[in-house]
Amino acid sequence: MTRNNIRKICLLGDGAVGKTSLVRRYVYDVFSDEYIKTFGTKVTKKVLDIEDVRLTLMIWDILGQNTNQSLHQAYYKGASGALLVSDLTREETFSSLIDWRDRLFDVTGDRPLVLVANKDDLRTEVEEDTVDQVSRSLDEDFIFTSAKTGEGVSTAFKKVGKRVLEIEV
Ligand code: G3D
Ligand code: MG
Repeated sequence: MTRNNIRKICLLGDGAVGKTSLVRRYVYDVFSDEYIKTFGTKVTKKVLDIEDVRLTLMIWDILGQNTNQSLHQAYYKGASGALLVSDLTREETFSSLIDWRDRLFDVTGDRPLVLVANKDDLRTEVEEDTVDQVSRSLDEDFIFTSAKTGEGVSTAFKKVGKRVLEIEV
């Protein structure tokens, strides 16, 4: 193992897309339909090994249903990358990812992003065109996830881990 690397990542996306559920699934391997609505930020630590590198991810999650407007800059500050999360049952959560990206980059500059299309276990209402368009605008492919079944969840976090290791902090 090489030196310990610590990176901050942010979970971004509209309220109720499943950010908190994804962290819970990834870190604790549980899914609950009951969750606590509080305000502020929760930081969860997860250690993962990527090839011969030990990475400590500090995963920043907004608690509650905060939107863009109410987020403090401190939330973004020092982030090496982000998971941009959208909800396959709500079309508008896809196009808003571009705003989330812009807000982040205003504070951090260019950073690696991983795009997540969550709630893949539910019947999707979202047009393929929308997914493709947002994917092209952000120049990344989407990873389809379900915090409920666990599908794609560790893939998404590992991908962001790998990407943030590639940048110097
Ligand atoms: P947020 O942190 O982005 O605001 P949450 O979103 O993680 O709080 O999730 C919002 C709601 O969506 C929760 O339901 C949660 O259980 C549900 N959810 C999250 N991810 C998935 C998923 O992949 N599949 C399904 N079916 N539901 C999901 P409630 O009812 O508690 O509001
Ligand atoms: Mg949440």
